[in-house]
Amino acid sequence: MEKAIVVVDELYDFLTGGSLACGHSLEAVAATKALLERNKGRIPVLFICDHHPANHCSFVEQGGPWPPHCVAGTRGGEIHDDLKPFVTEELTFNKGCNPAVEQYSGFEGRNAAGQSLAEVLQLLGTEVVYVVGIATEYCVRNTAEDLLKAGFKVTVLEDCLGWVDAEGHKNTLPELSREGVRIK
Ligand code: VGL
Ligand code: ZN
Repeated sequence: MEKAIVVVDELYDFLTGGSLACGHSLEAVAATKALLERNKGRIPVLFICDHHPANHCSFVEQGGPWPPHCVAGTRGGEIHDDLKPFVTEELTFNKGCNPAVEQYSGFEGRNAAGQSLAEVLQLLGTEVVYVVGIATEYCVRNTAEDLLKAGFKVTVLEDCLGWVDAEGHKNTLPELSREGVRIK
């Protein structure tokens, strides 16, 4: 069975010191780095990046719930340096680029060539997807659910997750499990 690893939003604004710093974020990056080192390039690794215009509708100034974060072209929107050695342009997918649309799921994220994550997973012949990253309750959850709906077998790796709210994280995992996501 062909496998893929999807790394969600391990970006500076979601990490300790960032504008939307999440719990367990640096631990998630360290665990992800260890995972990708163990993988040694065997399984393809796809990166999802929250990538907002400065006037995105999810920002407080526009009436949304979040402080400005992951604005295109800023350091806050960059993948953690420890993961950069594993990043390729073809397997990097931006989401949240439309100022009027909130897009937690990375499923419809697009790479520089305009291909969606879903499309590239299909092209790779993927059947099993390991999902890691930030935040459990938002992008990880929505991405895992969309992958499941599209027919992939989905496993979320708990050690490699970060969260906005610890309670929210704790409640999300059994919900995902009930929906058919494997939690490991
Ligand atoms: C996310 C909050 C705001 C996420 C994105 O990807 O989980 N959360 N934007
Ligand atoms: Zn966002």
